[in-house]
Amino acid sequence: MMTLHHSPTSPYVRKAMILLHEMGLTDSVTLLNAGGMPTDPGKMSVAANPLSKVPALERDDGCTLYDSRVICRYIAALSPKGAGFYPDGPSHWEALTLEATGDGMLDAALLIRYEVTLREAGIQHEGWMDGQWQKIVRALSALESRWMAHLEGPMTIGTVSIACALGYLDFRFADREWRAQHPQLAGWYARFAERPSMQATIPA
Ligand SMILES: N[C@@H](CCC(=O)N[C@@H](CS)C(=O)NCC(=O)O)C(=O)O
Repeated sequence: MMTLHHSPTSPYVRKAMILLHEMGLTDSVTLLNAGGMPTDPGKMSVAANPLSKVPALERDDGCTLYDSRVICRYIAALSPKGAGFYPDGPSHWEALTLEATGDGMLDAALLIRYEVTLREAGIQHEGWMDGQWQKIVRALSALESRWMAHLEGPMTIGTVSIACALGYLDFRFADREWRAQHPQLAGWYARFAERPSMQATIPA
């Protein structure tokens, strides 16, 4: 039995959980509640992941994998269903770039979140937070204008990552109303979010 260092609110953990659901492998993993913060590893085992971040996946042989990109690739390799998540041909690089886009949106969103939650109001860096938000705005615009064909195609690690990023915007930044300027993306996400793997992993 593998152990996944897990947090129910982490969008990176959600990527790994979606892969487990899609592969039918949820019974192969024990979830260990392990969230921490950059200022304090908290319950996260620094022996398992010296970067003290979730997700981390302890394999049966004791070896621990991190981060979400590595873990997702590993989970996909455990099942014949996984190959489609890393397609052959030109769409391979599209899928990986789309994954990097979703992960980058999350990195920017997390940096804003940490600034707001870990630094007192008077010393928060507004310009720096705005710069992070602009990365998300530009990514949303690129998705709407250039990536809809890939998103509307078969599920890949790229579509999973984007779905986790949009889900995180809904969870932590709902007041910024990302749907308003991105109707095609909103339509795609509404359909994608109906998948059982998405429904089973809603952050709470
Ligand atoms: N690039 C990593 C990012 C993981 C990450 O930042 N996880 C957050 C939770 S959402 C975390 O553990 N943060 C604690 C920290 O930064 O110390 C991945 O894809 O797994």
